[in-house]
Amino acid sequence: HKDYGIGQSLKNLGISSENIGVSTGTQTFANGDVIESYSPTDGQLIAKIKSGSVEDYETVMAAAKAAFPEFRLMPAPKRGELVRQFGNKLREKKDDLGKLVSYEMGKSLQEGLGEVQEMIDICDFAVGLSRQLHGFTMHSERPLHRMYEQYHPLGVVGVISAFNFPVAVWSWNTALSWICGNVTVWKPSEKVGLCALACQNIIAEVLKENDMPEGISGMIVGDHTIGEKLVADKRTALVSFTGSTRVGRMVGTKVAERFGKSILELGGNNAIIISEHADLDMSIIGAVFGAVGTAGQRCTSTRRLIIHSSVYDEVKNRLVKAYGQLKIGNPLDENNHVGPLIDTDAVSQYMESIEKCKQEGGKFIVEGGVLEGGNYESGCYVKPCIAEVENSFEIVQHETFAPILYIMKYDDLDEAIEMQNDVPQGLSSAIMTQNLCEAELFLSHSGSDCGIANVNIGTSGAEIGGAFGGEKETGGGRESGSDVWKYYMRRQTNTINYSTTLPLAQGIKFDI
Ligand code: UN1
Repeated sequence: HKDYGIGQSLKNLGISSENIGVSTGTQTFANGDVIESYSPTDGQLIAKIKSGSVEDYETVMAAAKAAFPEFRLMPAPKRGELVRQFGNKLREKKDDLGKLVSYEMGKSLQEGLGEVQEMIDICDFAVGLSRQLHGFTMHSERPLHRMYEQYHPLGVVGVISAFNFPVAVWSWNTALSWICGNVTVWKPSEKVGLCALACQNIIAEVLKENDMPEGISGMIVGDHTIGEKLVADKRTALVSFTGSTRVGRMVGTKVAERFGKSILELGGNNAIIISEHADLDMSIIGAVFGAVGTAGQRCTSTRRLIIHSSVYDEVKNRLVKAYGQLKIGNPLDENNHVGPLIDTDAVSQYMESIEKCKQEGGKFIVEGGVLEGGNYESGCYVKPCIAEVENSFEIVQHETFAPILYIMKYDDLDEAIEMQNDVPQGLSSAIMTQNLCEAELFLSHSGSDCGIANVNIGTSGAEIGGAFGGEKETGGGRESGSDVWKYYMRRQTNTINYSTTLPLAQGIKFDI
């Protein structure tokens, strides 16, 4: 076995063979079952984690609740200083953490490092924001009155993150939450518990060096019962959930029942329209990276290509050629393009989707299948595949978290946009065109209905500076850049009367 220096990286990140999966910040404890983390890259046991029990959850939540009144009084730029230090530590640990992400989750080393880069970027963004959490002032209709609005911290923010972005999604939420004056409780996917532990170890250093109380950044590795507790808990002011539409629907309903706030980042079914005016070189790279990068396990992965009939055959031939050149193998080896799926359950779902697609009449121009033997002993490596389909197929309407690309034909752009929008999900979308009118139409009111719409870029790889999220069954939430911080705060409108009389609004007279 080639080790890729993973043993040293684990050591540098404070991971040993047996770990404790619950933390209130710097203190750790755990009373739940032992979870074993296997790498999908080589099937090896990486390490064990003692997970959290329901009682442990109570301890973490109680610490968070207790820390909030103190933390919210710390000036926002001072909270930003904590985030700045966190970002610096991430810079130091980038190589080790990126490698662990690649090894435990299975994405390519480049993408693992990219994910850590997103963490660093959001920290920088949050530090700047910590001096800008601004509200509007407006003119009152009454004399000698002042009106303005301000944003206050919410309280405890619960973060439930998915396996596919094991470190970045948490940092988007935590960095913003912190500068907004909130404390966080993190429930990572138990499939990537070691990545979470590594992050917690990094943030614990910051907390310790700044003598911060327990409870500001809690974490609990556990199964869905812990997630359910966090969601139902009235003490969780905001639940930020990333995961499937199926689970997200339950989370959204549960949180709404108690009038809590939620940010939902659910499934995508992202398409690229390749127009007759597209640069085909760019289109092929964008489409192939979008479809096979992260082995098709991003919410923003390209699932569908909607191709103009005049370039359809050429695009098809070039895709087949490009897929023929893909190297599938250990993601820590930088010569490989495609790594494994997260686990064998994901492999079964991939196989079922291929089967369903065939039953519905899909025609595979690049065949799928599971890879065996040699370097594929984990059983998690699959072949990226391409099928010609109709957009209306049930399987095409559904998000399969795997490298299956559906292609279809169109004749006029209105039809293409209609197809692109005609799925239940609404996360990311793109058009490849050199024609200004086409690009503008795609971005217009009658264009893409997604939260993200790109021109001459694929569907994945969004920068943290923009608001990230989508419409319809994607859940409507927004994370990371732009003015997304407002979701992490409560808004208050203030009117101050500095006159000596009490004039009522709307000119109402009330004399006594
Ligand atoms: C996700 O798949 O959960 O745009 C997030 C991208 C990344 C984020 C993806 N920046 O692909």
